[in-house]
Parts: sequence; structure tokens; C-alpha cells
Amino acid sequence: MVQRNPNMAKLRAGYLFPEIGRRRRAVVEQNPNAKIISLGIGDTTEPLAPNITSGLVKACQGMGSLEGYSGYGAEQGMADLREKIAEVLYGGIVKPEEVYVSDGAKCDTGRLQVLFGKEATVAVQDPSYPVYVDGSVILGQTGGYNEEAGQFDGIEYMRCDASNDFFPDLANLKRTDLIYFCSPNNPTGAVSTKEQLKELVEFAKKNQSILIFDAAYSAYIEDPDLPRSIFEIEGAREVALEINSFSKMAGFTGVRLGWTVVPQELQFEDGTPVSKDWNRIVTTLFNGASNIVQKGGLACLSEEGYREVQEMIQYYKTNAGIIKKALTEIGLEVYGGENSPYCWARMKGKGSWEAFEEILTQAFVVTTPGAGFGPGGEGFVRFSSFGHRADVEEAVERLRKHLG
Ligand code: PGU
Repeated sequence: MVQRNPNMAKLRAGYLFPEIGRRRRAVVEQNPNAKIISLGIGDTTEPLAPNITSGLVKACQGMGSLEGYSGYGAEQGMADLREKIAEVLYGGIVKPEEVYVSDGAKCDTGRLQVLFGKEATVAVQDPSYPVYVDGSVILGQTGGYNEEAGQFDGIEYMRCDASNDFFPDLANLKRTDLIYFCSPNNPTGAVSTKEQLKELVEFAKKNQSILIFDAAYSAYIEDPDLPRSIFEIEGAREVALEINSFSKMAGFTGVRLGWTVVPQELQFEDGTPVSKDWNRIVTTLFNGASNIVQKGGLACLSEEGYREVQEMIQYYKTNAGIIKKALTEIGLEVYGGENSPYCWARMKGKGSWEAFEEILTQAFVVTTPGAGFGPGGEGFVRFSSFGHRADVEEAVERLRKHLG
């Protein structure tokens, strides 16, 4: 018999979102006629815009012709897409050859964990996107789960809440090799300021750590004073890499397209460029993003496509505003919802899972319990704005009735 990977046994329960799906199905079974509305998983719902759809269709049709057919492409992505990402989304502050196109930010997170290996020590924001911790556990970068502390041994949890403006107290943080940092943040919706990110970059530089900056929601930042990329911060090129995605920007959650920027200056202790090893990982464990989808990505970054992308983002941002207004009027303590698609609300003395169950069984609205994002999320619930407008409006009416 094959021994089970002991790291898998360290994981606590199933992955957060399938667990929520399971609870939702149980409620559906008991209430087959209820209309359940999801403000749960951050999954886009609006159809793709015409220019983007047409880019995908054209690419697909091309594959059916002798001239248009292509097989394996460059593992790092199509040259013109790398150029467009560098130009349109970064205004030239990163080079096309530093952009590695992928099948999504989650997949790249897993490959980055393989890149850094099992000995790498890790810090995460608490609360944070569960993949950073769960992936680190699977790889063996952590110790076991510490019931008493409610967290994994060997991980530095950087508490980020209203008391510290959702930015960690770096003065009291132990050095780690890797620091995961997400802004706009999932789940709190907090967006770090330039000053805060400067502090973070300086901290990483002083400690010779590497920042894994997750900018999956950067397209939701409208305030020109808030940085959309870590590379807007001086010195970041020596200490940071950045993961990002077309998922929330262009509704590509199911289409699958993302990228990671690894700057040429980023090095390991022995002077090896991180990009050299990243290229080795990508060429060995990944065969490039779908050629059809990459053409869809190019369509998103064309002039007309990018206008459509902006419209879609505005649509979800309007939803976020509707949710935030309702939760505030209900009298809850609410964060996020501006420059971000998530609202984060304290559930008045209730546990996260208790509040989640109550909202699900009474209002038939799916949310995400804050505790699923780490011990710092206990007592909170996350509300996602990625629904259809009419559903969001109906959901907030039900929330007013049941929580008000
Ligand atoms: N990074 C962050 C911070 C995310 O919140 C998500 C998706 C991703 C990466 C994944 O991006 P892809 O490019 O689509 O791979 N978070 C959603 C979906 C849940 C999940 O498991 O990815 C959420 O509801 O938190």
C-alpha cells in the first residue's frame, strides 16, 4: 500500500469553497423551491462582452484552418500578449519578457510554492485567500495545525484588521523567506496605500525576503493615489514578484488566463535570478496557456476590448456599492466595497459559520464565512459583488429583512 502524503493529512477540512457548496446543496435539498442567491464565491456571472467573445471565436475558428492552426506555444506565453500586458496594464514599468502568461493566479500560486520548495518559511496576512496557507501545508512548508492557537505552526500570521488599518505590524513580525500580500485584499476588501507598500518593500529588503504580491483585484482600483501594482513602489523589483489574472478583470474565471511578473533583478541568495528557476518550473510543469484563450486576452487589451472590460468592472463595483450601503444601513460594521469587489462585515457577536448558516437558511443568500480565511476572520462574513444586478438587489432586500 502507498503511504498517504503526510502533508495532506495536516489539512484541516476540505477546501473552503467546495465546503460552502456542500452546505448550499443541503439547504437546496430541504427547500427545493427556494431561490438561492450567491454573494459567496468570487465568481463572475456577466456574459463576456462582444469584442472579447469575437476574439475568442476568431481564434477558435482559426484553429480549424491549416493556416490558423497552432500547437504547443511558448510556455511563457505569446510574445504579443506579454507585450500588451506590459504596455496596457503596467504602462511599461515591467518588461514583456518579465511577464509569464498562465492559466490563472491560483495555478501560478501552486507553481510558485513548488519553485520555492519545502524549506521556505512563509508569512500570510490574516485573514487571507486560503490557497496561500493550504498550498504551503500541502508542500510541507509548515508544521501541523495547532488547535489551541487555531493556526498552523511554522506560519507567520500577519493580523490585518480595522485596528491596524488592515496593514500588519511589521515591527513585531518574524523574518520569513516569503511574504504573501494581497491588495485589494481578499477577503477584507482593504486596499494598501503607497506608504504602506513602501514600508512592506523596505521590510522585505531589510529581511532579504521575497514578496509574493497578489494583485488579482487590481483592476477594481479607481483611486489614482492607490497603487495597482507592487512595481509602482521604488525598490520592489529587487524583492517582489506579482501574480495577477484576467478572472476578475475580464470575467475569465472559467476561461482561465493569468500571469506572473518576475523582475530580472529578483535573485536568490546565491545570485541565481528567480526568473531562471521560474522559467525552468514553467517549461517543466506547464505547457503554456491555451492559444485560443490568449487571443481572448489580447482582445481584452485591444482598445474596444479594454473599454468593455472597464464597463464590466464598473458593473460589479456598482453592485459592491449597493451591498455596502445596505449592510451599513442595517447597522453592521462594514469594510471594503470601494476599489474592491468584496465587502467585509462584522456579524455582531456571532461566529462566522453561525452567521453564514443563518443568512443561508433564513435569507437563502450564500456568503463566505470569514473564519475560512484564517483565525483573524472569525466573527466576519464576506459578501461578493459578482452577481447579476437584480439578484444583488433582491439579496440585499432579504438581508435587510433578516439582519436588520
Ligand atoms: N488570488 C486571489 C486573491 C483570489 O481571490 C482568487 C480567486 C485567485 C487568486 C484565483 O484567481 P484565478 O486567476 O481565477 O486562478 N478567489 C475567489 C475564488 C475562489 C478560489 O478558490 O479561487 C474567491 O472567492 O476567493
